[in-house]
Amino acid sequence: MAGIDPGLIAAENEARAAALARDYAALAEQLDRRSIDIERIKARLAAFGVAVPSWGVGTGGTRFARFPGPGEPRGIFDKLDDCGVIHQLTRVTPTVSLHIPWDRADPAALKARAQEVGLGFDAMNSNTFADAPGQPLSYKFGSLSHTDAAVRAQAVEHNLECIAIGQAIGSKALTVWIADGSNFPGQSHFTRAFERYLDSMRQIYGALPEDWRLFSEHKMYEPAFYSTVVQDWGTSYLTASELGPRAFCLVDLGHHAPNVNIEMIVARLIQFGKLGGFHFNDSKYGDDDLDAGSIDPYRLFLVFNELVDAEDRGAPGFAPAHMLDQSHNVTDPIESLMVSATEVARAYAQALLVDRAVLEAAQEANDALMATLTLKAAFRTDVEPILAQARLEQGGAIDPVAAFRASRYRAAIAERRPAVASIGGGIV
Ligand SMILES: [Mn+2]
Repeated sequence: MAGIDPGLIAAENEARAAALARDYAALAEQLDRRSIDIERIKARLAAFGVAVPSWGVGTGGTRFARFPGPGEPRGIFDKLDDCGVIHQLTRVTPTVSLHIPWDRADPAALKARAQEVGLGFDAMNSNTFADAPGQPLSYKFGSLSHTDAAVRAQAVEHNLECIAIGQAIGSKALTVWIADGSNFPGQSHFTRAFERYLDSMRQIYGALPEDWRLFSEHKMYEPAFYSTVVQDWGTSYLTASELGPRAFCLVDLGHHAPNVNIEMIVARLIQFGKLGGFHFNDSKYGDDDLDAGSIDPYRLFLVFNELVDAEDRGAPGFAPAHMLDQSHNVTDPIESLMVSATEVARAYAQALLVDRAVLEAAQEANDALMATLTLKAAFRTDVEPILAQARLEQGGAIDPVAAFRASRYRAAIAERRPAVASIGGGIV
C-alpha cells in the first residue's frame, strides 16, 4: 500500500496532542486580545493549498554533480506516491504539477494513481529547454523563439501536447518557461527573438481550452548568460497582455536580480489583473532553488501580505496558483517539500494576522514606524499551533517530519526501488 499507515500518524499525534492543545489555547487567548478569531484563521488556512512539483521529489543537482539518495522515484508513479505522502502528513499539498516529457504516461493511469494517493493535478509544465530522446530538432539555440520556423513549430506542438495531457487528467493551466536567450552580445536580435516568441505563444494561446489559464514564467538569466528572451516581469507582463485575458504572469521567487522588491512586483501584477501564480523557493545569491522560507522568511511573508491584502479586498480576477519549485541537493526531498509547504502556509497564516485597519491608518497618516511595526507584530507571531491544529483536524501529522522519520517510509521505498542512473532532474 502506498502512503503511511494512518495508525502510525495517530500514535505520533497522540504523543503530541496535549502539548498542542495547551499551545493552541494560549495562542487563541493572545489573538483574542488582538481581536483576532483563531478559528477564522484556521478555517482560511484549511482552504489553502500549494502544489508539489513532480520533479521535486527526486534529488536535484547542480551542473557539477547530482548525489541521489536512497529510494529515488523511478518514474511518475513513484513520484505520485511520494507526493501523496507529503499531502498525507501536511494536508496542505492537495495537487501535483507535472512536467512533460519527464512525466509522460497513460492519462487514465495517472488519474487513477493520483486519486489513489489523494491528489489532483495542478498546472502542466512544458519543457523546451532540453532535447528529449529521439526529438527531431534541437533546442540548443532556442525553442519558441528559435530562428528556424521548424524548431518553433516543434516547440509549439510540444506545448499543445502538454495541454492535451493536462485536459485528460483535469489540469487547468499551462506554465511556459523557455531557456531561450543568448550568451554573447550580438548573438541574438532582441526584438526579432521576442517577436518570434510572441508569435509562438499566440499559437499556444489559441489552442488553450476555454477554462484554462496560460502562465508565462520569466527568469533573468541561466542557462543563457548574456540575454534571456523572457527575462523579467515586464516582458512577462507584455506577453500576458499581448496574448489576452487568459494569459497571466508566473512569479518564481528565485528568478529576479538580487534584492529586487518582489512583493512590489506582486502588487503591480495584482493591480493589473495579471498575477497567475507562484513558484515558491528561496535564494541567497541567484536562482538557488533553496527551500521556501529557508533564507528570508520575512520576504515570503511580505509577498503573502500583498496576497492577503488582495484577497481581503476582493481584487478582480485574483486567483493565484501556488506551486513549489525547488531543488533538493542535500536533504530528503520529501522532508524538504513538507517543510517548505508548511513555510508557505505559515507565511499565509502570518499575513492573515496583519491588522489591516491599523496598517491603513498608519499609511494614511504617514506613520512609517507604526506601519512597519504592524507588519512585524503579525510576522513575529508564532502561528505553529494553528498550522499543527489544522493538520491534525484534517488527518495529517502534528509534526510531519517526525512522523515521516518514524514511519521509515524512506527505508521501505529504498528496498522497493533499485537505484537508477538518472531521472529528469532539471529545475526551472
Ligand atoms: Mn520555476
